[in-house]
Formats: sequence, C-alpha cells, structure tokens
Amino acid sequence: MTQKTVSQALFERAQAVIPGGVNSPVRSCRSVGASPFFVKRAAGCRLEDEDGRIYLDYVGSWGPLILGHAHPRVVQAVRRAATQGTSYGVPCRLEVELAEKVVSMVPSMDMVRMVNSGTEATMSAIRLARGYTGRSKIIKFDGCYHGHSDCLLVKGGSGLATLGIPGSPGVPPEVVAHTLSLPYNDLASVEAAMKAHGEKVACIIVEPVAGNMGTVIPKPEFLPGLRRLCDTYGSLLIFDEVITGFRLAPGGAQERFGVRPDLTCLGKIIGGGLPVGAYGGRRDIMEKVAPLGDVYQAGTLSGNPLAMTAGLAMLEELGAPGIYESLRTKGERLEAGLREAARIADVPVTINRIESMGTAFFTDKEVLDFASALQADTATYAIFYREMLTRGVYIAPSQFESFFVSTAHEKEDLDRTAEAALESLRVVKMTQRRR
Ligand code: HOZ
Repeated sequence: MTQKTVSQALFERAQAVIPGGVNSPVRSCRSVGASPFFVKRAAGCRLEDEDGRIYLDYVGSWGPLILGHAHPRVVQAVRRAATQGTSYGVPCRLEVELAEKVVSMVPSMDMVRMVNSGTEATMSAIRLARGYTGRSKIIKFDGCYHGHSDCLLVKGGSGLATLGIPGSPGVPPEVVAHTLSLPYNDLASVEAAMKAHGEKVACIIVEPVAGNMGTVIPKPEFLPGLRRLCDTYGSLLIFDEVITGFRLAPGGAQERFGVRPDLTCLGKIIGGGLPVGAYGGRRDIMEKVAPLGDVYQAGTLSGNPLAMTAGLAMLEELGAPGIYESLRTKGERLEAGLREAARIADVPVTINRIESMGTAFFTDKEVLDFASALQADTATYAIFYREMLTRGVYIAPSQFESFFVSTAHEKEDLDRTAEAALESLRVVKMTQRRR
C-alpha cells in the first residue's frame, strides 16, 4: 500500500471541516481529476508543497503575484508595517499614498475607494452605477466573471464555468431579473439590447480582456463600441480590471486599448498579494459614494495598513524601467514554447495571449467568446494539467482560467516549461489515439 502524502492527509482533514476541503472552489482541482497540493512556502516563481515537491508556478495566486512570491520589497514593507499595528479602523497615511498612486496610474480614475476583494469592488461599482443613473438594468457578458455577488452570478466564467454551474441556487430570480448577459465580442447583440432597453441600463460591466473563461481578447471594435453605446444611452461603462489592472500596462487594459471607462474595478495586483480591491473613476460619479453622497458602502478592514503597504510596494516596484517590456518578452517566449510543443506533439491548441497572461485551449478553432471557449476539450486539459504537475509545472486546474507570467520567471524556467509541455502533450496524444 502506498503511503499517503502530507497533502493528501491535509486534504482529508480539510474536507471534514471546510466545504470541499477548499476556501474557493476551483482550487479543489475536481475538474482536472486531481486533488490539491498544500503549499508550505513560496518564493519567486516557485511553490513548495508540504511533501517538499517544487513547482514552477503559472497561477501566481490567480494573478496578483506579478513580481513573484515573497518579493523582498513587499515582504519588507509588510514586516515593517506589522510592527506598527495590523488594523486601525481609522484613516492612515498609507491609504492616502496608495490612493494617490492608483489615481496617478489608472487613466480614467479621479477618485478611488479601497475595499477588500474584487467581488466587493464589482458589487459596489454596480450599486454606484445604479445609484448614479437611477436605473436598474445591467449588462454583462457570458463567460466573464465579476466575483460572486448575487446580481452578477449569471452565465459566469471561472469556477461557474469550471464546475458547469450556470447560475447559483440561493440567488432569487428577482435579483437577477435586471441582469442581461450577452455574448462577449458581439457588438451587434449589445447594440440590439441597448436599442431595446438602453434607457433603463445603468451600466455595462466587462472584463476588457476576459481572463475567467480562459483568456479571450477583445476584437478591435468591441471596447470602443461599448464606450459609444454607453455614451449614446447615458449608461456607465465599468471595466472590471481585477485581472488586467497593472498587468497589461501600468494603467491596465484601458491604457493598452485607449478606451476610458466611467468606473474601474481593481483587485489582485493592487494588494500586492494581500486581500485588497478598489473601485474608482470619474469624480462626479465617485462623489455619490457615502459620506459625500447617498450610495452606501463600508468596511471594517478597508484601507488595512498591511494591505495598503503591500500594494504600494508592488506598484512602486512596477514603475522600474523595462518591467512591462520584460513581462511581454517572457509571455512571448512561453507562448512560442507552447506552440512549438503542440506542433511537434501534433495536438491542436489555440493559444490566446496578451502581454503576460494567456490560455492554451484544447481546440483547433478560434476562441472569441464563451461559446467557443466551451468547445475546448476539457478532458484533454485535465490530462495536460496532471502531466505538467508531475513534471513540476503548476498551471491553473481549469481550462477556464488564465496563466500568468511574473518578473521572477527566468528564460530557463520558461524553456523548462516548454520541455514539460512537449512531454505532457505527447502523453495527451497517446491518450487521444487510444480513445
Ligand atoms: N475565481 C478566481 C480565479 N479566477 C479565484 C479562484 C481561487 O482562488 O480558487
């Protein structure tokens, strides 16, 4: 009888006291027919599990760790802040400094409010859009995921796509009655919906590059088209830049694509690996937020000094010359390695990548929206995931998530990943032949 690994033993214990043994569903690894490994420590682009196995990490805590794990500057800042107290519940200097930094980096933001997660940011931005416009309807896109607040749990990506859950019990139909979900990248359908309901639409919320149905890149006319339609009908455009913010460029997707939303939601990188979210935008809209205005939103841990200092250290570090060029080059190298591996192993793969994020979909078709993402062969992805893990490379345990390259990934790491991909894809090919 083989002995249980420490991770297996921990997972057993976890399942007795935590639903599914995990605090967020995708990491249960169910959809890839695996069980999770438990992390002991992490540094740079590597994770070490409780059994002493080391993995090259392309999940990066699902996006925040653009500088890799335990970046010395971030660690030092958090350490220093912790000795001064871990939560105040009254304003502190670090909140002002991070807010100033964020407003200076994100092109469309005049003001920003800190919250504790991306979910809180999108939930609050939607409330604000409704409060500001006095309208109820919202438009979102199939396969985009904006966290787990009730009105946004319609045809969502990420865990909903991974587990095949279209919506969620517990969300009353009345709560989502005002949510319209449309195909991503399909401007004609947005035009038609706005023609029918535009005067009642408070906002259009979109991931400017989708990261939660796997990476899906907007067609050139998509984001400018959304901007135009919002202007025509007096609706607000909300960019959910929880993933793309500070990743695609210092000013996120809005800088990369030159389209200005009215409100922006941030998360992940803004917290430097600690739990932070934020929403912000035009001054006249943000002035509707309490205590200036009557749209209520609050939080005991909002503006937490440890989180603020981690975010600030990370954003300052991202200002170093050449960071984004280097991230792009690394992204290109990883993509090229994966493409070559797929070509040699003769496995059809469609790779969507932009800058340092992307997804390899197991399909020979273009992936432009949720419907085409769902055409990908998830059974093959599951084999690929397990084979990569065996070779010490950790990719997202779901076809409907993105990979992230960090500044800590070196050329050698990327090349080793390509080698692991080739070996893994050869196994995939053999399995496909046997099917
Ligand atoms: N939904 C996030 C990924 N897009 C987080 C998943 C997790 O933390 O398990």
